[in-house]
Formats: sequence, C-alpha cells, structure tokens
Amino acid sequence: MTEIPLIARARAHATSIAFRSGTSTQTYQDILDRSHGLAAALLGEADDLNEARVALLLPGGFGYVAAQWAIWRAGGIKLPICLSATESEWEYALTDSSVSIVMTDAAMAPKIAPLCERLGVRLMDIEAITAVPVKSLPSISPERRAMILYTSGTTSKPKGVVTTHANIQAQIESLVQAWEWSASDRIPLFLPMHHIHGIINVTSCALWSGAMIEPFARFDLNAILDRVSEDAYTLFMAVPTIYVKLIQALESFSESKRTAIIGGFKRMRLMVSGSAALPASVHEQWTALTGQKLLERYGMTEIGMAISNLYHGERRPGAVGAPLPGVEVRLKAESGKIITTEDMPGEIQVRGPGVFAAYWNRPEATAEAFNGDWFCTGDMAVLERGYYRIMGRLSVDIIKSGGYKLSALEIEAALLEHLMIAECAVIGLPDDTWGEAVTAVCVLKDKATLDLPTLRDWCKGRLSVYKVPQRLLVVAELPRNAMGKVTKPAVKALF
Ligand code: MCA
Ligand code: AMP
Repeated sequence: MTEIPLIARARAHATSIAFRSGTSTQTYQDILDRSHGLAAALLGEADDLNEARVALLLPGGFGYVAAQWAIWRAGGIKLPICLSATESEWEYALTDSSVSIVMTDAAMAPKIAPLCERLGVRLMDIEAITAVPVKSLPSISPERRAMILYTSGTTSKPKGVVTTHANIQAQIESLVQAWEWSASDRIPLFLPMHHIHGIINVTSCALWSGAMIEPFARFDLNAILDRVSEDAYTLFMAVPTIYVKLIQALESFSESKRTAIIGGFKRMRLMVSGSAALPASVHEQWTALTGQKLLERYGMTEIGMAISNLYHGERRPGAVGAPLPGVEVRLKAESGKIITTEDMPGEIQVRGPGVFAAYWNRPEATAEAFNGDWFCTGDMAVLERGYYRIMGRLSVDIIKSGGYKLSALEIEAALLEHLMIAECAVIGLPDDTWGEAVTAVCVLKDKATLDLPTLRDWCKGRLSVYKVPQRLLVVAELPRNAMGKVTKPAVKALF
C-alpha cells in the first residue's frame, strides 16, 4: 500500500509529543489513531473518497491535523476555509469546488450549519465522532490531488490552487533541508490555517521532522510572549505585521518583563519573516532589540516557498535571498527576454516539483499563468550580489495587508452594492503596521453622504475583517477629458 510520506514518517516519532497546549499533550501516535478513525467515519461504506472535496473549518492544532490526515488517508481533497470569513465567502468556496462534506467542531458547527443545509452539504462535527470501527484505507499515490487553497488575484473572485501530495512533499522537504528542521524543534502556531504559511511552513514541516507544535486559537500576543519568556520555542515564523506588533508591545513593557521576553527570542535558533515585504527598518529594529537576525523568505500559494535568505550565511535586510533547494528561479524582462545578468529588473518565474498542478476548474487561467513549465508569479524582482530583492507586483489590483493577499476588484465589487456608491476604486496605501491599508476611493450617488464608520459597519458580514476598508476618500466628481480619461478628481472628504 502506498502511504503519504508525511503520515508514514509519523510512525518513527510515535511516542513523541506533536502538540502541547498548557498541560494537555498529544503524541504522533494520537494523530495516527485519530486520523484513522476520522478517515473511517468519512468513508462510511465507501473504499475511497476518490478526490471528493472535504472542507475544513477548524483552528490550527491536533483536531485540524487529525482531520486533514483523515481526508488524505481516505483519498479526499482537503479545502481549508477561513474561520472568520463571511457566509457568502464560505458559500463561494464550497460551491466553486463542489464540496460534499464540511469537517468542523462544536464551536463552529452552528455558524456554518444553515449554509450546509441550504447547499445539501454533509456537516461533520469531529468532536461528536468517538468510536469508529477500524477499516482499511486506500492506497494514495503521490500524483493524487491533495489540497485546494483559495487565493485572490487579478479577477474579482478567488481561484482554487490545487496541489498534489507530491507538490506538498516537495514544498516541505525543501524547507526542512534549508532551515535544518529537527525533532528537537518547538514552534508556536498562531497563523491562520487556510494558507501555506500556517499549513506547510509551520505545521507540516514540524510534523515531517518529529518536532513539537504549540497551537494558539488566534494571534494572542500576551500568551505567546509569556511562553517565549519561558524559552518554550526554538523556532518562530510570522508575517511582518506581527513583528511590528511585537516591537510595539515590547517597547511598552516594564524593563524586567521585556528582558525576559527578549532572552527567549535571543535563544531561538531561527526566526523567519514572510508573506509580505519586511521593511529593512523593521528587520534592523528587531536585531537591535533582540540580537536575532530575521530570515526573510519569499513564497506564494501556487509555488510554496521559492526564495530564502541563508540559514548559514547572509540575512540581508530588504532582500529575500537565493532559490531554495529544488526550486529554479528566473527573471523575465518586459521585452520577453530572460535576464542573465544582475541589476536588471524582471518578473519572477518559478519551476520545480513544488509548483501547483492547476487552478480548480479554470484551464484557461492555468494556461495563462505559465510560460512553458515556468510559473509566472506577477512579482517583480532584481538580482543584486547573488540575492533577489522584490520590487513590487505587476498588478496594482493585488493588495497585501497583514500578510493576506487581497483582490482590489473583489472589494470593489462588494462596495458597488452599497446604495450610496456610484463608482469606486480600491487601492492599497502604505501602512507602517499592516504593510498596505485597504483604501476605498468612492464617487457617491446624487446627494448621498458616506463616512468611514458607516461604510465599515455596512461591510461587516459582507467582507472578512481584513478586506474592510481602513480609509475612505470621497471624490466629488470625476471630470474626464475627450479620451474618457479622468483628469483632476476633486476630493470631497478624506477619512
Ligand atoms: C485586522 N484589522 C486590520 C486588518 N486586519 N486593520 C487593518 N488592516 C488589516 N489587514 C483590524 C481589525 O479590524 C480589528 O480592529 C483589529 O485589527 C484586530 O483584528 P484581529 O483580526 O484580531 O487582528 P490580529 O489578530 O492582531 O491579526 C493580525 C494578524 C493577522 C495576526 C497579523 O492578520 C494574521 O494572522 N495575518 C497572517 C496572514 C497569513 O498567514 N498570511 C499568509 C498568507 P478593531 O479592533 O477596530 O475591531 S500568504 C502565504 O501563505 C504565502 C505562501 C507566503 O508567502 O507565506
Ligand atoms: P499568497 O498568494 O497569499 O500566497 O501571497 C503571495 C504573495 O505574497 C507573493 O506573490 C508576493 O507578492 C508576496 N510575498 C510573499 N513573501 C514576500 C516577501 N518576503 N516580500 C515581498 N512580498 C512577498
């Protein structure tokens, strides 16, 4: 029988602790047993889920991983959805990928139950599943599709990125090798579990290595810092917004508290930043504060991690480093030529076994995203003294806020449903904490008025919290020239 390597490897660490939360712990054997039981419950009378899509609505931790492995061991495709998404965002993902089962827990079940009922999707509260007869599980080949992650882009609706078990394994192995993961590592998990950063970089790399994960239901700064001061961790992975928030918090603490926490950070073997640009000033502030040199890396949902500063070697502020093991990177100039020298900017293109298989049900979008077998990232970079430096994105319609990739077009489409808004454009304005702040530029309908608190209130329940505009610019009118181009918009109000 072919078993998924991530799961087969767990047997070698059977008695080691995989998850710790306060005094409660679960071993690798516990994950194997629980995922086997949940796989049997998923299968029922069937022998194989044959790539049926199963959504996961769970916080990171033991339950999440047991459910994830259950889906994989039963032969299904796992589709994690955002805990804080709105019902319409959930509905889009469930219908776009024709999900047949949603796995969740008692806390989340009531929130998604009405939607499941309306869509005719089976809802499985994993906490309600206790004794299940053990049954034999199907053989899973590396080429089988394993996961769909929804990602925003230059279309108004997110696309499902499909990866196979082989893709996921390649993404894990590359990082385990580059950052020297080992069974003695201990890492906190506070990132959302519907993105690669939390799923692969933290959770899957740790479990591949026999390491220990301490999950937090959300980014609970004080609880995490208490554990840092107790030397609980050897590794730390976060987005730049989190480092900004940590610096602000550390500066506000008493001398003794700050010293204890900084000691915990200092003694970690590695701290990583990624998912968005880490300003060189934050990199330098962190080093001045803790003595740790953050390792910045670059990745994308479609490719996993591609470029990283060196574990042993230079960690250059403002640069993302060199290609990771098994990943090929090239830059393509606007002229279409492949760049072969340093200091010439071009689009990053990536090739390797970690690159995704396809966008779910979108063959045209998949074809457009590739240049031969090279994936076109839409990010611009330049190679300088052997390291890549990200210069920005090709499309202004992609906003990165708090590490989340957002589509300006998706937010515009939602705002245009507001009765007062005639026209709108959504942009990302630079922001010290969030990287970019979602900003709505609106022309209102005749005699209408709108302010930011009213708009934000209206957005609640329609858009996830991180997509809600942080700033509003109301434009009186948009004068256009003979070519139809906007000439000089008059600002009416700025919030
Ligand atoms: C939340 N708030 C915001 C934003 N998000 N304000 C401005 N911009 C935002 N983006 C506001 C809320 O409205 C709320 O306001 C207050 O901040 C607290 O919200 P909360 O959600 O509780 O914030 P938090 O818990 O402090 O969250 C910040 C966070 C989170 C921890 C940075 O955004 C996060 O986990 N980001 C990481 C996302 C991630 O993993 N990305 C990786 C995907 P009020 O108090 O007024 O209500 S990228 C990826 O996977 C690729 C492959 C890669 O390279 O890694
Ligand atoms: P996502 O599609 O959510 O996986 O986000 C991927 C995008 O995040 C990339 O295409 C980049 O634009 C951005 N990104 C990730 N890491 C970095 C980094 N270290 N520096 C700048 N941008 C980054």
